[in-house]
Amino acid sequence: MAQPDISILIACRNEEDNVERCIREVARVLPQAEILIIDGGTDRTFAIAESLQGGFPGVRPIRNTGDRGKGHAIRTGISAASAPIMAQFDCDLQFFADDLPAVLGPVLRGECDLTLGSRFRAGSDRSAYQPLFFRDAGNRLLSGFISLLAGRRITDATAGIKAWTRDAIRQIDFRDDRYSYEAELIVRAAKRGLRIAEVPVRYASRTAGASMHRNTWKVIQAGLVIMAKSLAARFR
Ligand SMILES: Nc1nc2c(ncn2[C@@H]2O[C@H](COP(=O)(O)OP(=O)(O)OP(=O)(O)O)[C@@H](O)[C@H]2O)c(=O)[nH]1
Ligand SMILES: [Mg+2]
Repeated sequence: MAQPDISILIACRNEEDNVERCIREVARVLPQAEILIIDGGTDRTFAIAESLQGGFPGVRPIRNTGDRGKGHAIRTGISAASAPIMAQFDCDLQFFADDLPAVLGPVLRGECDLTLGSRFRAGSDRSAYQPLFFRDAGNRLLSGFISLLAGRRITDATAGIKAWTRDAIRQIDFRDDRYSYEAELIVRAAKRGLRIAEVPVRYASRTAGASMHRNTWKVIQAGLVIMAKSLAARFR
């Protein structure tokens, strides 16, 4: 494959029921992109990605040995990516590959260094999503907190669809291995004066595989951990 312009980073933990559809969707929308499947699970995700390489030359399955969480997997993807521009995309198909061009657009045009997909901005479509009141309220609360730390309005800190330049992500240099990296990278980008844009995206409920956040108490705990780590990132 020729040097790609765009690398799509897809962190996976036990996504054997989603990975094929995810690869097909991303390759349909961005046929020239490099698609990194960064697998930290124990199921057939890696084998499925490998078996699709014949039909999709952009696919590169990577075993994230000693996987420590989504942040760790995305960092592994950043180190392995060949393109100057990257996007992260969740494998669970809650976000839509059709939104990747809109999220990548401002970065590709040089208008910003980091784009955040947002489920809570005018223009975002959540009609295929069964609202989970506490999850949504928590995400909004967290985004308000991150806005204070970033010194600018962020409507959705934790959407699984974001894009950045290689140079920006090198400067951001996020450290968290788990979910907190999503908020940490925004706080660090703002601290470094990088240009951040938000783009409304569609959002749907998971239809296959299992969310890593099934228990309400664990979700509250995760929110508190993200807040504490983002606060630390602001002052580190
Ligand atoms: N490598 C790796 N990937 C992970 C890990 N946890 C989650 N992922 C992947 O990150 C993406 C988002 O994970 P989800 O479980 O959907 O988390 P979420 O979207 O915050 O939670 P829900 O909204 O409940 O779906 C999916 O592609 C997961 O497979 C992990 O520990 N390691
Ligand atoms: Mg999800």
